[in-house]
Order: sequence, then structure tokens, then C-alpha cells
Amino acid sequence: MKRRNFIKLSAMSAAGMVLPIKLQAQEDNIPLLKPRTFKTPNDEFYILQIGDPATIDVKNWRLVITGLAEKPVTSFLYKEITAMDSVVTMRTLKCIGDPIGTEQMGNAEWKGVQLRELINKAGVKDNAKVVVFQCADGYHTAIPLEDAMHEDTVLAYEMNGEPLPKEHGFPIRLLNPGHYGTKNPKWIVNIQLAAEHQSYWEKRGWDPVANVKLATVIGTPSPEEELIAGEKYTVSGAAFDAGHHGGIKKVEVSVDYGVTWSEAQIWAKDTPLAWVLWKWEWQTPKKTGPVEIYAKATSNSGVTQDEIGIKKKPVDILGYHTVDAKIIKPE
Ligand SMILES: Nc1nc2c(c(=O)[nH]1)N[C@H]1C(S)=C(S)[C@@H](COP(=O)(O)O)O[C@H]1N2
Ligand SMILES: [Mo]
Repeated sequence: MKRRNFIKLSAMSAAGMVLPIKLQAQEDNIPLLKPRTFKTPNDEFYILQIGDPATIDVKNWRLVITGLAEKPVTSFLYKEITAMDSVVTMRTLKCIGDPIGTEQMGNAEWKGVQLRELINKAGVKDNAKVVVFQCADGYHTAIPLEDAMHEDTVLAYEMNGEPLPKEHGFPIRLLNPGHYGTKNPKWIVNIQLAAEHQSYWEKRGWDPVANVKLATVIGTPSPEEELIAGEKYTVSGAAFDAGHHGGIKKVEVSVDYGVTWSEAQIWAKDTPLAWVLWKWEWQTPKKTGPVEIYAKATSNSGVTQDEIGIKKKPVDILGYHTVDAKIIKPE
């Protein structure tokens, strides 16, 4: 059986047990897309941190704001934060160290409060330039004050309608629009207004700005997947610009080493702060042998992906994503 003939789905039975279901995709004519849902389910969302996830007992937790503040120590209880005016927002997270095409990208609907609401309660002194987040696992990172005061910068306490899962930063994490995962700290315990700060990853040579670069990921086919000659196959994936170039305008696919490109269909999108999902119906060649699939995105501001080269460690995504697959004879 070919790898792509079966997909495992989970479903809740009446008793609440998780049952694996096998779907015979080709017979049922269901194209297998990857990602297959616009919102990544919480238990499928990638998890990354410097050590083990921190365990925080919310009863003993206080979010403290200190440093160059008018009221030098301001603290908030979980229930005070969750009682404030909230925002619900779709956001994609991507790891800065994600070599293009891997799995370190996910999208969720988050609920939280604007960070500036809390910072304004503490009051900002003139000499404050950055906001530093100290986390329960020892991680720390800073963002410019201007970014912290941006209306889209959110302290999230819910993910896809559930309290933030432990792995994703319970009780509270930052969602910092336009920035790689490094600037989206989890398990925050202390927020400090400061003149400057060298963050955990910057000390180890990583990009201190961490702006997300325009990227396209091919989900199907997966590397080395065997595709049947002369059949319909749905190439699919995601693209994301994190709002830096006005959002994704189009995604194109090439199966002839970039000589010709076909426009894919964007089948799910939200604001530019969330990924777009795309698919392209391919009539696979009759001839068997290796094939390479390329995908690239163009933004609304006209930037095309292969024009963007990033040489700064470790955002070494150069050009677009390519996947090697194989065309094989029908059985
Ligand atoms: N406290 C803390 N927050 C952190 C990290 C960490 O090591 N510790 N890693 C960051 C990195 S590198 C990434 S890519 C994202 C991943 O978020 P996720 O695990 O919710 O997907 O968390 C960020 N926030
Ligand atoms: Mo990351």
C-alpha cells in the first residue's frame, strides 16, 4: 500500500475515547492536504523550548511588571487578566530555526489581552526602550517598547478555545506579530521595562530582530513519496509573510525545475498574521522516475520569494521550498 493511500484521523466516540479511523483516500476520492485544517489542533501544534515545559500553579502565579515603570512593582493575578477586555485573533507561529519545509509552523485562534493595557497600568518611564520577558523555564527575551505597545501584541491565555496548554505556555504567553517563535515567550512570570537587554538566543548568535521572512511550505507530497503515474494528485501546503509584505497574493507550483509555474488555489486565509493554505491539482506524468516539486509565494506588495535571501544565522532559508518525490507505475 502506498504511503498516501491511508490517512489516520481521530474521532471522539460517544464514550469520549479517541478512535483511530482509516480512510481509504484514493477510493473515497478525498484529497489529502497538509496542513489539512486552517487551525492546527492543539495536540498537533509544534512544541519547542530550551528545556522541559514549565509547570505553573496558577494559584501561586503573579504576573509582575517591574523596572523602568512609574509604579515599579505592579502585579496581576490570572483572574484579573482574564477579566480584562479580551481580543481573539488568528496567529501563525514559526520557529526561527525552522529549515524551510519542516513542521515547525502552526496556526491557532488565540484569546488574550493587549500587552499595552498591562504596561500602561504600570506606566512607562522615558528611558525605557525594551520590554523583557522572564519565563519560568529560565528563558528570557526582549522586544522593542514600540512593538510591545502595538495593538496586535497580545498576552494569550487561550488557544483554540481552550486554556493555553502547558506545552504552549500556561498560564500566559506572548504573541508578537511578525516575529519568529523566539519572540513569543511562554510561561511568563515577569515583565521588565529596561533600557536594553541581551536575550537568551541572541547571546548564542541568533537574530535579535527575528522578523519572519516570506515562506512557502509544501506539505504534500512529502519527501520521497511515491506518486502513481498518470493520476490526479493534490499538491498542498501553507504560505506565510507575517504581515511584512501585505499578506500572500499568490502561490505558484513548478514541476519542471522552475521553468513554468502554475498558480495554486488558496483555499483558506485570514489576516496576514495567519498563514494561507493552498492546493494545486496535478495530473502526474505518465513517465516514471524522480520528480521535484517547487513552490513559491508572491506577496501583495509584489515581493516574490526567490528574491529573498537570508544569510543571518540561523534564518538560512534561501529561495523556495522543493520536495523530491517519485513517479511509479500503477499497481
Ligand atoms: N519560555 C520559553 N518560551 C519560548 C521558548 C522557550 O524556550 N522558553 N522557545 C521559543 C521558540 S524558539 C519557539 S519556536 C516558540 C514555540 O512555541 P510553541 O511551542 O507554542 O509552538 O516558543 C518560544 N517561546
Ligand atoms: Mo523557535
